[in-house]
Amino acid sequence: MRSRRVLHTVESHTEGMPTRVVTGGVGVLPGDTMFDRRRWFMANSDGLRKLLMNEPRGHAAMSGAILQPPTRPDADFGVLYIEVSGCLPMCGHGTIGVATVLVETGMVEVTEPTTTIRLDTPAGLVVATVHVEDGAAKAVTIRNVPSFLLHKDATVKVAGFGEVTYDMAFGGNFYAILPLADLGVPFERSEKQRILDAGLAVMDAINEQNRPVHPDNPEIAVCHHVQLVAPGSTAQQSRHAMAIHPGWFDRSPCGTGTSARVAQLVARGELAMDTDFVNESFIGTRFVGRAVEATTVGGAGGGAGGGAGGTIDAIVPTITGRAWVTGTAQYHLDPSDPFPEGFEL
Ligand code: PYC
Repeated sequence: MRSRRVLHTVESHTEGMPTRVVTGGVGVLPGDTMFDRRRWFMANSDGLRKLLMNEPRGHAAMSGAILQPPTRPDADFGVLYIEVSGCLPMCGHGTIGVATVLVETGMVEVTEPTTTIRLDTPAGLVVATVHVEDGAAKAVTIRNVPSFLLHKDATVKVAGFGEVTYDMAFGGNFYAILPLADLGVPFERSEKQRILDAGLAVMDAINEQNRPVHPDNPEIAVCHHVQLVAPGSTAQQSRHAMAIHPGWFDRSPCGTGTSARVAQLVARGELAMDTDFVNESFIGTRFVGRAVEATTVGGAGGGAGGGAGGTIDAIVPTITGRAWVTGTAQYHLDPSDPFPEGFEL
């Protein structure tokens, strides 16, 4: 067997969505912060993401996380999120997967009933509380980055659908949130292609006509996620299909999407602070979200990217979900492999 690269992984899924946790074979990426490392990785090492996410080692809805030493003294590990669609600033299901893997493999000191792991992510510090019973990770609660409603009742002209009204909220990534019924498509798995096509059409229109920009970091400036809310959803319990660039559904209820939804509902006055919100994925799995602290974003002295503008009310959400280890692997790259970056079909 010949190999010019060996990558060690622990495989997991969070409520149905894979997280391939890369534990070895990458080395330390250059950069003073995880946001810098993410920028460096995208410019210089994106082929590694493609190798691990694309076919034949991954698939069209693959997702993962590369473990790094932290760049800040208050964190235990750095995390770089990788997906078929690029490198997210933050990924909720991925963080729940990473925390579960760290406990289940003994890569952190495990304490019961909870083990706290502080993760240095490109979007900021995320604290994971792993609920441990008899040495097993039973559930993970993450305290996410400040989440907020950016645009309320915004409108966009969508090819084939006319004028569409949506809310734009941030929960670690930007999310357009709207009722699926507004696009005239039923919430049924048999309609998945129509649902996906409609979500991607809304996404394209928003990025052309009203691209969102994070008030503290102008490098976070795209909408790659559209949360299509199912009929019958309420501000306490909601179901959705999450259409993601370039064309796949989140299998999990989406941690950053649930954070964005909690921020939207709180800003609209429909969900109280410290109140559970149950968010259900397209395959019927659940996360529980909660707004646990009021804060603001934007304004003078903003964060990583130094954006301008006034302050926006925000909340700090927690998201609780479960993950399971599914295997361990070593991925190789044979020098004669015609697809050193895999392929997409
Ligand atoms: O859980 O935050 C999330 C996520 C983003 C994309 C897929 N899952």
